[in-house]
Amino acid sequence: VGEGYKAWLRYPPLNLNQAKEYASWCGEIVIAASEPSAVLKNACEELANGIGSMLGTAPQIGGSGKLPRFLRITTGDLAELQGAMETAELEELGEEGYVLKTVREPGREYIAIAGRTDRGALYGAFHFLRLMQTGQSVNDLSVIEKPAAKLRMIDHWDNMDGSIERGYAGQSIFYRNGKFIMDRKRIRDYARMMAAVGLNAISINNVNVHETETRLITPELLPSAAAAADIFREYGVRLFLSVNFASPIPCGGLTTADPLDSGVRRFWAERAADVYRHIPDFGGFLVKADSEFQPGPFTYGRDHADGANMLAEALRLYGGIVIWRCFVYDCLQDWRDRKTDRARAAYDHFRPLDGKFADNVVLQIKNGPMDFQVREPASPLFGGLRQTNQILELQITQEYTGQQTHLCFLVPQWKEVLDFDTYASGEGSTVAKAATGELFDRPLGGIAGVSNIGDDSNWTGHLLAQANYYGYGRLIWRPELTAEQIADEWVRITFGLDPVVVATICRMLLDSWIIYEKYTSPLGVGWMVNPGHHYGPNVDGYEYSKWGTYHYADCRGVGVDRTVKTGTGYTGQYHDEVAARFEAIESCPDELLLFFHHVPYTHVLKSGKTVIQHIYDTHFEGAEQADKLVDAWRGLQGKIDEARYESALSRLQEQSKHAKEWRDVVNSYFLRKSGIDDEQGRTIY
Ligand code: GCW
Repeated sequence: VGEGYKAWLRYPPLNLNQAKEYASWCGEIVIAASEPSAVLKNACEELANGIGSMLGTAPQIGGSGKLPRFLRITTGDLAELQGAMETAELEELGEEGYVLKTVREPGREYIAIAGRTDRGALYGAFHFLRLMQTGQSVNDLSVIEKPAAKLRMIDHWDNMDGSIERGYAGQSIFYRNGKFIMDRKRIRDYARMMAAVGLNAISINNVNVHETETRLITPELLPSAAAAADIFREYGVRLFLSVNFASPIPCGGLTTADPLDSGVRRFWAERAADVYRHIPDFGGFLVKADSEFQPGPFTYGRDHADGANMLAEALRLYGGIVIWRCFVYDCLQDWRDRKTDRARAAYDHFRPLDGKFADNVVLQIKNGPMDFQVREPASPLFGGLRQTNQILELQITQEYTGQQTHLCFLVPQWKEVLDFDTYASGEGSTVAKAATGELFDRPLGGIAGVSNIGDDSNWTGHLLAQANYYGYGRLIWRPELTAEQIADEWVRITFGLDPVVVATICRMLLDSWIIYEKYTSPLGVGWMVNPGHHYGPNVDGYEYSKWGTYHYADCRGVGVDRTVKTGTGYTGQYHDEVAARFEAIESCPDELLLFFHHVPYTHVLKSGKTVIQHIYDTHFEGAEQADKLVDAWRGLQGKIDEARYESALSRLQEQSKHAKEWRDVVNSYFLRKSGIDDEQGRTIY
């Protein structure tokens, strides 16, 4: 397999200096468990493989610690570590936390890789490997980690015909022509990649559930789903399925899917029983209801709590949960109607239902109020819900951010979302705390990301888009990691430790989102893309459509007035501090100005530039910077293997070409609309 396929599980031979230190510890892996589970066996195997490949000799597994130094994997009560660590720390490890500790005893030294559960040990093993991959000393380890979020999930929008909705890296690794492929090796490698970055849940089919996929919860397809679940389970990952709310009709022969109908309830109870017969640790159902033509409770005059709670009741017996998406809005809007505001929709639908959802229901909320645009404010529903479990939904796949042809490292964007202060419970009430459940002490919470992988040989199409998947996992495990730390770690693991390589690629990644924003959508306005596939510039592409996606550019100005005073009232959905900041033009941050306000082109930004000059300048700059990304990458020729070098180069070249297209389309549009010349007299068509 190529280097791209190995992604962050590449374990290239280390240079001598580092290898010496590691080799002194890695001759032997002692397992302090009488009957190691499949998860624990995998932890050992990962260590043995990784170490063997990096050092040239694999450790002996299951020895008794005869060497003066060794690795020791421990799970359970961890009493043996009590002398070496604070007891309180150990108690707080939870189910998935772990310890890496160098323990010195008379006559022997070892590195403990320890978790209360086997999953904890598995994550610890990957952390240990990461230390070696990034060239850090392991002589004096004292690491304690546990994940910030309980549910760390990946949502696949894979269809059983093999296509992937919004997929930019080939076909599904799960399905082809209406059937499971069961390429066990590929799925297992994927499960390993997930575990290596701490992910613990996966939904394997599109939230738009088509005909074949509707039958995933029936005995016909459950055995195949169960076979996939078996593979994931051994890496600590639980399987979920997206379900069609109307299933009782095609699968149960019923005439209704009314959540309050007793036949419908019976149908779901039977389906749940069946699912759990096949997959005893099944995670639960993911549901897109009453959204973009998917069926839901509204058809029957019921609300979303009725719908979600009905499914929750069916799953409760088995410990399953319902993940109910809040992406509910009017997708048949009239563009002439200036009152309806799609941005308001999630809050307007779900805020009134706060407290009405069962304990095993989690609401899944997209990061922003619209739909994964290049830049949006955080959704006001975070901080709006106090008595409801919630999950933050991010989009790893680059639907609106360059579709894995353009480089766009999304960790900086996600960090802004996680750090966004909702003020729901005073200062410091961040989205991260709301989503993890910490803010209002909710039993469930977490983060879900829409996958960017497919069956391309390097998983993500654009090699550098691997950083988004990797970064997603690392960030939601520890939201306090900086984008710089995550980029640096990923580059070292992926391309080695050469300082020039590390510095160059880190810079490219960290600048890429802003570069993309510059040559595409200005000041938070969004949606200036070609309809349908969403690739490439089309300023009015969604302007006169039914989707609620407008920027209202005319000859005088541009932007959406979402204020309480004169606009749609959207700003009023935030808590006072935030609402006030967005409501007033003076305090609204430049980068979101057109999201919240309609202003004349001559409006002067905080930066001192007029809106129109900002549009021109950023588009010229952005396209130039996209060119420079190519130059930067070219500087690495010979420092990266040919295949990976060439594959990323061709994407970067395509990006730089396409960035000029964006620049010219957007600049020409606004020149023609505004009639205001570029101060610098550059060519605008
Ligand atoms: O971003 C939009 C996409 C749809 C997607 C929808 C959703 C799965 O364009 O393709 O459908 O969001 O999140 O449900």
